[in-house]
Amino acid sequence: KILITGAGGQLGSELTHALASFFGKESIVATDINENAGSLFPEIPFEKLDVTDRSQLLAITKKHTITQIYHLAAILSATGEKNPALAWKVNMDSLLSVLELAKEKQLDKIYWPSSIAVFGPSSPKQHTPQRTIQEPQTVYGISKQAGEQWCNYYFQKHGVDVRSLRYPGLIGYKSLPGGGTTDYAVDIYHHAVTEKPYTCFLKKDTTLPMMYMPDAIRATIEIMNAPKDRISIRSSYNISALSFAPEEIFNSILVHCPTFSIDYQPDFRQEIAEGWPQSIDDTQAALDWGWKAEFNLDKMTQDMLRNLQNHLHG
Ligand code: VAH
Repeated sequence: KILITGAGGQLGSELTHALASFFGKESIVATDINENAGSLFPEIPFEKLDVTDRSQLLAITKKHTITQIYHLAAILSATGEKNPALAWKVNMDSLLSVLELAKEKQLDKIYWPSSIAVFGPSSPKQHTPQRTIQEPQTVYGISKQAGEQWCNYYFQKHGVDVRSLRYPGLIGYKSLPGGGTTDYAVDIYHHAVTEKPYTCFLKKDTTLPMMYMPDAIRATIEIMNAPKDRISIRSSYNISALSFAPEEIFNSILVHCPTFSIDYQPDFRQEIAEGWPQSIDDTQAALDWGWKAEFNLDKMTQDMLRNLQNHLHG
């Protein structure tokens, strides 16, 4: 069976649905520290789990004869800066518990998300390479960088089949983001469909790598289904889809919502965003397991607005 941690999160809630439809509801055990998250997926077995409690993780793994873990629980970049010690504890202790468990119980496969946040101001800004200098400036980025090295270590030393993707900012209509620097790109659509002016916490020309959730979900399933000998990167793969700045996503929305308006009030997240790449080179993922994004900005905006409007008006 597949255990998902952080199932109530922005990625977790979408991936839980996708994995349930791909493998069958009964082969999934969704968990989250928030016991109400179970109501997001009524027919999928759910357990409350604080991933920093190793004994609880072990008990759930035994109880449900878990063979794969998608370890998504984490504290993201913006929230992490407000509570560095907690972010390090949650992000790192939990990964080490999962890797140790995978080694001891010989779990089949582990999935663990990394992020473009492993790159910093000294990394090349455009077409950031798979291997390049990484001096992350956030606790979140430091934890992802360290986590990538632990994943590689457990693969090389103990044969743990852990796979990972460096997600850009993720945008979807089925879930709300939680504590990220790229959250503006989801919030802006909600404001457009509820006809509220949007105040953006980044400057209008702050370009960041982004990805529509359907592409991110497909990338995750594709790397996990790839034959083991196709995986040449055991830290984490760069993947890319699109890059845009707030003014560009605003303009793509304006085409459909002509009265929509925006103003810019940068906050502490501006500095985080400026330390990240503006575009990512994902050649290795394309070569190794055939990665290719499908959604561009205009296609994403059409799909987001259509689905949010249906969601709102029932
Ligand atoms: C964040 N959404 O903003 C996450 C992601 C690249 C951004 O890691 O922290």
